Amino acid sequence: MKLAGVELRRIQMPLVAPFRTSFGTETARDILLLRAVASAGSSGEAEGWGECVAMSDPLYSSEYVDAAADVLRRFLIPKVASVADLDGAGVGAALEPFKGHWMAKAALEMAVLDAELRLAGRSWARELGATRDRVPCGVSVGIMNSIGELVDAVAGYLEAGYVRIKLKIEPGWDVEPVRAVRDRFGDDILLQVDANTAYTLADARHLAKLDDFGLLLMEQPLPEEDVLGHAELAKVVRTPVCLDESITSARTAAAAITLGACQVINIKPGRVGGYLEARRIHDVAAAHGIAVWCGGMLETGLGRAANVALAALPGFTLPGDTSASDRYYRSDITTPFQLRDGHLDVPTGPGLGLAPLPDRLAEVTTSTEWISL
Ligand code: NPQ
Ligand code: MG
Repeated sequence: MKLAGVELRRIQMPLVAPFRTSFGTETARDILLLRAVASAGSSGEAEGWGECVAMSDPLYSSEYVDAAADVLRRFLIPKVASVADLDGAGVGAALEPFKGHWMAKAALEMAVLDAELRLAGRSWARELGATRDRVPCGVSVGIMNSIGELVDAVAGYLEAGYVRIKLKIEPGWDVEPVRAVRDRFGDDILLQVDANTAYTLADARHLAKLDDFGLLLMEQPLPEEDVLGHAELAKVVRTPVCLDESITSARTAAAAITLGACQVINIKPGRVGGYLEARRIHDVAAAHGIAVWCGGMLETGLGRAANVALAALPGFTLPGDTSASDRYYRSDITTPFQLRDGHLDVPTGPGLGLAPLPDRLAEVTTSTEWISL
């Protein structure tokens, strides 16, 4: 394949309810989509979709959506356009010289890989090595104004069928919310917490108070760079430590595992430069006996389709944040993903297996830019 052009499209998606984490409150998602058009000689033309998971502000990690658009148009797209015999696997290799910008790189790889797979008639799941046709789903529950509100929200998600609850925590909102959820729903529900880097190693004794509640894991309590701190913390707390923000590649995953900094890894393809690196992390973790699960970044149906396929790989032994579309959006840009018995079906069609619905896409689009190559 050769890239003929890439469309950068910005969409604005209102959330069904504000989503509060230790780094801030989101009420809408400002998303960058890529539509790659590739020509494949006698095989014809192919179109592929990519979704960039960067937020509008650099609060989760250093990336933000305007920077992603800039680095894509200035460096990443021209570089990939210069590759003569392009396929999905060639994107990561071509972009290797450019440092960082994992979310921007991931979006471009996703679009090129989708074009390749659609042309070849192969599904995302098959390409990655999925072994299941549906995946059990968890849900991430934001920080609320009161314990009562939190318990009501969790009740609703359990009612909907979610098989695992993740509570967002921060200093001042940790032990009591977890206690309240255990008191109300019992010890049998799968429960875990996510701090999004809100603590320091000095909080180790405090975080150990969560040990009484039989949590599956505590996710990213310490700063992104503090891998060693997580290794120290893991000696103090009995709850398994899970890394999210700290894991940016298969190499950093191997290092964190070797240091004893994590017993579990949250894999987000956007955070690590794409679905192919995500699979390599899955492989590294499996080789070390480390459990992984698929994270979420409030994706539209496009990113959700790819995540659900990834989560169907054999090493994804814990339910992920692969929630149904209506967890975040009243109306998705694709046919929505709906929970059936706590699971989402893995798409089977070529590439991502679905594409944006033109009318829905038009309704949420705030700008488009065509880059002709
Ligand atoms: C996490 N996701 O695991 C992230 C954090 C997160 C589902 O908890 C806009 C865009 C808002 C991305 C809020 C979940 C977000 C976001 C939270 C990502 O750490
Ligand atoms: Mg997280």
